[in-house]
Amino acid sequence: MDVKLFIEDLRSRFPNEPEYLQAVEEVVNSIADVYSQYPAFDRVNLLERLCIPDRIYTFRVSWVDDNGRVRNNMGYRVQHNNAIGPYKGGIRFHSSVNLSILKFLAFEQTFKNSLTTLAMGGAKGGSDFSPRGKSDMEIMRFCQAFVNELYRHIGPDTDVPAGDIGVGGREVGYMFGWYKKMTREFTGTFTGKGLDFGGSLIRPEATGYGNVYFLQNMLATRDIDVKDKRVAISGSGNVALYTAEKLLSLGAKVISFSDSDGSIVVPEGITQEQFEEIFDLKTLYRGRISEFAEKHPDVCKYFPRERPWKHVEKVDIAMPSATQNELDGDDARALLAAGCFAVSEGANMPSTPEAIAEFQKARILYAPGKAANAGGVSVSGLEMAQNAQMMHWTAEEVDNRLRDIMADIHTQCVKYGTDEDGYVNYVRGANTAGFLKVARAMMAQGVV
Ligand code: NDP
Ligand code: 2IT
Repeated sequence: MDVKLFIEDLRSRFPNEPEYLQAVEEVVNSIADVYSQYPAFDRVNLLERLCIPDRIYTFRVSWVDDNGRVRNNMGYRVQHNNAIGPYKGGIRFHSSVNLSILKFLAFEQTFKNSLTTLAMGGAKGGSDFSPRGKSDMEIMRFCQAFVNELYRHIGPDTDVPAGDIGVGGREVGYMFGWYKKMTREFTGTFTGKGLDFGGSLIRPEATGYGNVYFLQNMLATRDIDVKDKRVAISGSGNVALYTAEKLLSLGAKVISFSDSDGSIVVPEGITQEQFEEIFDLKTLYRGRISEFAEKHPDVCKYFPRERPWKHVEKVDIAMPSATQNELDGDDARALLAAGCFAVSEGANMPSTPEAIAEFQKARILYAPGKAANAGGVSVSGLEMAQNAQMMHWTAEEVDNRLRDIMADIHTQCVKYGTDEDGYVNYVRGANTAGFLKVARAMMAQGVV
């Protein structure tokens, strides 16, 4: 298989989808060798079938705002691959959402879900609707209009959506409510549901906690403890906040957060009390991170429209947890110069290819999102299992399973990603392990 020709062909067919092509190129480059070891794969053009989504639904979402104006957004669901289980993946509501972004996310999700060892295929959906500044009733009407189109295409054994950027417990609740009304069925078709109607304990925390567990597994390979380490985080949403919570409980220092307006850096590390203030600011009041800086100019610097990476002067670990391509080559060089020796991605594809190359050249610990942030979808899988059994597991049980899954993903990365000199290339490891399971299932199921 000629990787260059393969990518060029996809580029000419999908020329306006840079994020999708970026995600595919990374995976194809890193699995090319293992793909060639199995000539049977290429005889059935497996790679192309794995890279092009099974199907995509695109629809208009019309809803009425609080002023009685009719507004129109685009809605999408990309069902990428269901070789190993029902389609599974989050829904993103953000003004930047387009097909390229959802195709990259659904592609990545397929490999991530395979790594979890649970029976879940890959999907992603969303809308260019921006929840920012919308009232609760506007959010509800939008969610209902979105599901009015989507409900025909999803189901507990077909496709199970969940949250992502701009979609949390509130939005999942509204979507689930409308889905239930349209289908007249109470099923586990969404995950991230409220605890009173089938949600799993630890699902809100799972992505952030899981990323810290993955980080601990990586650090253990070099006999390093996370305690007292200085950790730069980006974002201040679901993933960033629960990453910080777990880090603080382990004695690490959290030195930054961001949102789409700018970043804060707290050189001494935030206290537990300050964390709780930020948590309430972002979750209860849906405020901006700049508001924390305004209240605490003595401990904190604010950098409007900037990402944190160039402003953390001394840093051990970076955990990008906002969005794709939020850490570029210059940011990576700045982090390395500031002493960074580990990067564990909470977001999906936050580091650009140039940044990843810098980290790997410097031989630091670098974990791609599809391994490090798989805790969220893992606990979604555990929520599906609990719903199917009509059971509710304790927080301890879910958390223990999450720890085991993250440790297992780490083991898979080491198995398939260890270089001759002992350096673990977590990108190759995650992509290869994720790929092989899906590929074997696709081979067994014929050309479908
Ligand atoms: P949230 O909506 O809760 O938070 C997103 C955070 O990132 C906010 O602080 C937001 O700022 C910021 N952000 C979003 N878009 C941009 C942008 N274009 N530029 C700068 N900042 C931005 O989402 P999550 O925490 O759930 O998701 C964060 C990342 O983690 C995403 O990449 C998501 O795909 C990934 N992820 C999420 C999982 C989950 O379970 N939720 C699971 C695995 C991965 P603002 O408030 O200003 O919009
Ligand atoms: O990117 C992701 O893994 C998620 N947004 C979570 C998906 C899920 O189905 O829980």
